[in-house]
Amino acid sequence: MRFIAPLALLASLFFSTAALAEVSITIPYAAELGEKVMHWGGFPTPVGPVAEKITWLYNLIFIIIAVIFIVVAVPMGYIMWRYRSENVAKPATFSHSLRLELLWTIIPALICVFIAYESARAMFKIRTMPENAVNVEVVAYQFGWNFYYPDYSEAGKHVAAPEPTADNPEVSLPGAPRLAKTMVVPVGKPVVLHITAQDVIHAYYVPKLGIKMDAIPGRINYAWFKADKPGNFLGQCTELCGSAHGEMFFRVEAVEPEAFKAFIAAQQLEAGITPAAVSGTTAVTPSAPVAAVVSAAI
Ligand SMILES: [Cu+2]
Repeated sequence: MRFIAPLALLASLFFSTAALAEVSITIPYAAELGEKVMHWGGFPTPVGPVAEKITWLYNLIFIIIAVIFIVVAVPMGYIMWRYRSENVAKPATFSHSLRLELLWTIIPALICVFIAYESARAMFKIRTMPENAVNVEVVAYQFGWNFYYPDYSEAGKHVAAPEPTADNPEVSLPGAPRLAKTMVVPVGKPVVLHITAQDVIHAYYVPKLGIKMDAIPGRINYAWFKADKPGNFLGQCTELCGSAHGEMFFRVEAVEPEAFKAFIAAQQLEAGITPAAVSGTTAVTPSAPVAAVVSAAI
């Protein structure tokens, strides 16, 4: 019997340490896109200020609770072992200590206030849309995504991400009936997403960029990110939306500004716009395809 308390303590220490270890699940398509999707105990390596802030806040809170766990559990385990009944014939009978009770009320309260303050600061950073951003309108549907670039569009002519094709192996998902559409963005420039859906609720989720936002029929939700290095980032719908929900992948590709310009120019030609004619403006109202989707749902 005397070993139960120390054993319980050791076991809880072991399991909390095991939780620290990064447990990852690799989904089949993700490997094709050079990504690994992490679950439990760790985020993918963050890219950009939003993902970095989220990871920083997670780590901060994790360290605080780990320290609290050790500070509480270790002395408690020691006291259970040291003052077990067979070791102390006559237990002391004192109770209450005003000083101690004040301490264990005030210190946790201060810790909570600190966590709330840092959480609010992170939230303001994440929820404040940056100026001078590239706007991308995201329209989710059963079962895929449309990406529009209103800054580079003209009335009636909409610049959009191209349909993926089977001869573009970079965006094909082996085994899946659908191909992942690619949202191309420039490196080092903030991107503001205007997210909506045309049928049911979906969710736009790019783990590495720290973005997860519901796409809701009839309203536009905003989110932003900045990819500070070139790369491909796997995205996925994370709101159960129907039979092919699990195949609703997409990809965010961050490219150098010159390559982004070339991409936009190509898509402008596709839309019937002379590339030089549009210098880039800031969209404040939804472009026509998005406005149509939003008003149809109301
Ligand atoms: Cu969906």
